Amino acid sequence: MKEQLEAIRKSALDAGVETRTAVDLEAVRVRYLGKKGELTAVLKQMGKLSPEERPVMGQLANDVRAALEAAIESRSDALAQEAMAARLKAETVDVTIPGKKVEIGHKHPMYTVLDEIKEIFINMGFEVMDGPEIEQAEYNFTKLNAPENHPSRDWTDTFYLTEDSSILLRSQTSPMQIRAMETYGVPIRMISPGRVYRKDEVDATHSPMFHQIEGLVVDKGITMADLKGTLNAVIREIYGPNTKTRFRPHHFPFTEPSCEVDIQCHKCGGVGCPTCKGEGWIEVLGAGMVHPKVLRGCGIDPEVYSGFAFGMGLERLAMGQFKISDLRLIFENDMRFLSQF
Ligand code: 2NL
Repeated sequence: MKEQLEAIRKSALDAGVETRTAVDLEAVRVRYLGKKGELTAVLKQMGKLSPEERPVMGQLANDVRAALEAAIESRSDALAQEAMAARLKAETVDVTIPGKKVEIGHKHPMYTVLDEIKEIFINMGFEVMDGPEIEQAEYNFTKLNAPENHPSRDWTDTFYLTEDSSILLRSQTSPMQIRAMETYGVPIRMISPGRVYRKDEVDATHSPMFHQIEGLVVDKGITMADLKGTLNAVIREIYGPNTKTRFRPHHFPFTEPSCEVDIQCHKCGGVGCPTCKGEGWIEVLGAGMVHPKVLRGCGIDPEVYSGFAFGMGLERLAMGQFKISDLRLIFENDMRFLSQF
């Protein structure tokens, strides 16, 4: 039995030293010190020994166990240190390598223009309201007094989402203003900016998706003078304090009377040039006094309340402000173009 114990001591210590990982080391421990291990197997033979031999072999077996446990612990420490050293080496960060340059983006020119206009209206006490781009024909047309046979309702002009022409991509942001009147009632002073969709052929001045901002004021005693005063003030904020304006009669189904508003061409001072196509004037927005039928449809009594509304395209504004010659450039997202602004 003495030889057996010494053999176990030697082979276990050799095996332990050779282990390269904690898993291997655990396997060695189980093999020699485990419940079914080699040392345990020897100890089970102790009963067969003579009473004189038993304490001697018992002492030796304990010495071997202690030696193996000590060796395993020290190997375990060594392996842990090796593993840590390897990990530190593998995960070393070279702080002297130059960093990757992060490109910082900026606002799209469309949104620069939009934010400027919002600011002007917010300063005048208007609220900004966003609405859904998917709308009901009821809100996009009917409640805006568009007759059943109005050309803008045609499938060739509007993107419908249902066969029965009841759901569509809004062609103007007015439906949100209808919703606002229905929800919040009067008095109301709001703008609703956003994307609108029309089946236009793409060219230098047309895109099937573009941006619009509409405004609405309804209160007691609102007149055409409020419309002119407000829009003149806004136009002079955008185009400069000396900008001359012209209000021309026009027709929209949702306003009566209606008008279109021109600014005098800043290039030629009204004489006529390529910028204003020889007109001397550039159209910037449409407006009018909210039609009594529209007010009544929103539960507002047109005998007591009146209001004005207006709408303008934002692309044209951005093109003027940033001297962009082709509207398609605004939507192509070519960095060579966008990074100029
Ligand atoms: C244009 C003309 C306009 C409106 C939009 C409006 C909205 C409601 C009631 C009445 Cl809820 N009118 N909006 C009024 C006049 C003109 O837009 O040329 N837009 C680009």
